[in-house]
Amino acid sequence: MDTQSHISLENQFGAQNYKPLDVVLNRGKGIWVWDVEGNKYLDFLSAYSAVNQGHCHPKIMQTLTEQAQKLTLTSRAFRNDQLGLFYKEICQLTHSHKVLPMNSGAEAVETVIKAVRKWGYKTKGIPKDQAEVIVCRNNFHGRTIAIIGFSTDEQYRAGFGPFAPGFKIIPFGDAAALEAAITPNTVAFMAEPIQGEAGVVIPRPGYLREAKAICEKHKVVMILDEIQTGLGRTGKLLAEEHDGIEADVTLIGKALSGGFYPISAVLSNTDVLGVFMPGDHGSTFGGNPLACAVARTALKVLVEENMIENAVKMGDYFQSRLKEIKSPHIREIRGKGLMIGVELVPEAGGARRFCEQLMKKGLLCKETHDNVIRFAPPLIIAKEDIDWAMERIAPVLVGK
Ligand code: IF1
Repeated sequence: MDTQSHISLENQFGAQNYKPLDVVLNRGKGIWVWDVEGNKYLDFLSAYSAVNQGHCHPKIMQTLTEQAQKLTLTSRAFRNDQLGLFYKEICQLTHSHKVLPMNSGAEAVETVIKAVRKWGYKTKGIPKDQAEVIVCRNNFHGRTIAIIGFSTDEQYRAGFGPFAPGFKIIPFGDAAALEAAITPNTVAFMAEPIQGEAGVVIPRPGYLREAKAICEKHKVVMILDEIQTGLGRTGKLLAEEHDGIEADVTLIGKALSGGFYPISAVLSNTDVLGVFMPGDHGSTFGGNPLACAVARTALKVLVEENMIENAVKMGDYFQSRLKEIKSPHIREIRGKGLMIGVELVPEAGGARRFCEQLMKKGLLCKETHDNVIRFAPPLIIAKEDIDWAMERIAPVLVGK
């Protein structure tokens, strides 16, 4: 079947909750993907940072196929031989004390909201149903009803109310606003270390450290959503390391499986996860042996193949090349590691048309919030790949 035939099927039978580029992919390897016409593309989105390790990483694939022939799912009514090993390895790697495995990023977010609320009632004596969680404007934490209830993006909310109460919104990057928003009923502050969907918005150095100090002072749990920024994307295992802090609770997902299988995790450095009693929380697939086996290898190759160090080197190189481009369309180039955004001036007519031009030249990028082109390739990208990409990016960004 050709591209149009696939698109017709999607249009005929699929809910139209996305407007994807008209490219139908059928193969991926490392930083490259191919479409059904045989065209090759450099993947600059990495499935929203879920394939940091590169498409179809051979060692993760080997684990997936071996485990799939042994045991895939038992439910948590019974134990399995991958769970405890995954727990130990992820806790050692992230200096966490406890972990609760889930499937999607949004489920990890929902899980931590339940945990901090219960923690607040049990340890802070907050009156029943009065717990407050502080979040940031322009946040993106997922698409469930509770999460979009505290989104500030009208499109994510329109038509989906009513929403869950108990959330307060403050400006991202403003430590004073955080302290001012805290009340005796505040249980937690949740933020992305760098706001991805908002357009790669990087807070000033020291913001996370100040926020952590304020949370400690007021006995408020600091939750960092590292579902997109974590696992090497910003040039550190966790983006919080740029500010030299350890959040009380860290959320990870996406690249935790290298793009092979949905798995997310809530990592706790305090007694927050200790509030869960048997039966309080769970999910059919959460902590299944296939997901845990895949995650163990995905973490192993991330570290052993020096992908995090490569993200620093290649991210700095890529940004330096992008900053050489002289273009009236570019307002700002920003990023950390290989989480890079090129913000265009409004007069440029929106980032989508540049992504469409880049696709014709063999690069797959995604715009975010109208004017930002996101560049987030797999962390295994090499200098020559960036040079190859720059030969195509520069003319497109300089052009009309
Ligand atoms: C879509 C965005 C990115 C996330 C952070 C939690 C989640 C995500 C920081 C939820 C998920 C995905 C969702 C996907 C597109 C993509 C996205 F554009 F939507 F915002 F990456 F920026 N926290 N982000 O980035 O994890 O439940 O999806 O596993 O919904 O269109 P999930």
